[in-house]
Amino acid sequence: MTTSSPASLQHLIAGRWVAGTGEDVSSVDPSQPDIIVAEGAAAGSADVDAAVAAAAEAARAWAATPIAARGAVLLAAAEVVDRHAEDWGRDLSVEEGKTLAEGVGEVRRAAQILRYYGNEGDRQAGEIYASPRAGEQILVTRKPVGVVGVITPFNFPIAIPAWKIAPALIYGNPVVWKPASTVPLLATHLARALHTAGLPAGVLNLLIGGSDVGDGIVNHPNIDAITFTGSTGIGRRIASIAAARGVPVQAEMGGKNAAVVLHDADFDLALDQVMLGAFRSTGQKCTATSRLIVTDGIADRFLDALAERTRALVVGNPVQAATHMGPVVSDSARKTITTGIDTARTQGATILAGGAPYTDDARARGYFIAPTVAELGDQPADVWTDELFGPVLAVRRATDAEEAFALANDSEFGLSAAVFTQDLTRALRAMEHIDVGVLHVNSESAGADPHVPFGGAKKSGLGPKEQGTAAREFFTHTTTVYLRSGAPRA
Ligand code: UN1
Repeated sequence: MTTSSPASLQHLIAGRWVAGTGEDVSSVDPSQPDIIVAEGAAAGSADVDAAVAAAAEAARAWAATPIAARGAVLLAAAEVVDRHAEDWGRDLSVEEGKTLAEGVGEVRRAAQILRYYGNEGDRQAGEIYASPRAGEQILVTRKPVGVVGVITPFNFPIAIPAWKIAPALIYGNPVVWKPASTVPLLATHLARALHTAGLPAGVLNLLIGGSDVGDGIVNHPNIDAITFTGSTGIGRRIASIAAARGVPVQAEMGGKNAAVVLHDADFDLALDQVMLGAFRSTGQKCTATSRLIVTDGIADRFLDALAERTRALVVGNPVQAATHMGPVVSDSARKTITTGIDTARTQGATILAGGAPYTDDARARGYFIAPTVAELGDQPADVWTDELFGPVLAVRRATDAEEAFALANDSEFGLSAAVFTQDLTRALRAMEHIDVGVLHVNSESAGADPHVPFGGAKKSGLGPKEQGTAAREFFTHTTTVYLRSGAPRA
């Protein structure tokens, strides 16, 4: 499909949709990069200042708005998002490259997240402690943390923004949001949904642009907290700036997530789930399965079947119904991943499937990477340690479950993992042994429900976890109140 004419970029500042004052930018369809999806002037530094000022001005009234009224806006926005799931899912597929079904599913998921936080007023409960002194109570109250800078990645262009912005708003904080510049359509759709649902001017500001806009937000003296999802390098840089300025940061960063298939696993279930974990969204998830550890008892048969299934994946334009896997997001992503595969080969990997670029059909012009399975021996290999953020699965064999769990832990990251076994004792052992923020037993390594904590162990995350009740820890601060009567005790 082709978008008839490019959408023109606008920014939401102080409740008005405006043109930017920065340089001209454009985004493209990654399966047909000659097609421009959106274009216009990016936000400039004056826009960053105006957005932060609008948010700061809106802060007090928004914090004083009852949580149920804030929630009503999120619930109304959820309806708008749900109503547009088909169209926006298609836009998502066109600008980001995941399949149409995944695109529509993600838009519905964003609506679900908005609904979850929209109902937060009904669930709020607090803490009261016993006091060691007579006539005193000790309570913990919560206040919004202030103006929140939200910086989001390309790979979930509406779900990740929803799971950062919805809790920021429900707990009373105004937002200045910069999405990845590759996915402006979905950002605009979400901001419009919240705006038309009745969000007061200045409570949500959307700035589209590149890293200079992100830097402008992160360094702005009136930004009180920063939530970020993206690469480890940028996350650490943001965290160090935030630390120097003394503002809290929540950074959700890299993963090198392992699936462990033990000899007693249900073969077909494990195969289906490893395929989904590795190749859904073209492997562009921080929770994707990028390492596979198989024990000897099942390895030969499993790897044969996996290679065959991988070769059979239909790779192409993601809006076509027959497509299993679309392109990666950009030319630079394609180059990084292709180099990663070449390096794996020179470091001794055996390529069981994929590995070669598309050269002889329309895919050669798009940012496509063949889904790739690379088996390693005992040698060190970058493909085992470095996040490539694409459809590349590195494989090692293990003699038994203990060795497999140790290999799963052989990473500086600890976001998610999947273990396939029918043996309860081994599953319990995996829970004890594998050091991750999210563990799946007999399901793929990706996936996150809105009402439970999400985030990584080790070098995958910094600051409080996201979603569920965990989100409140980041988006509020507490006041411990020692409460005694002002009159003499009777
Ligand atoms: C999921 O696994 O469905 O950027 C969500 C990412 C993660 C979200 C994963 N923050 O891929």
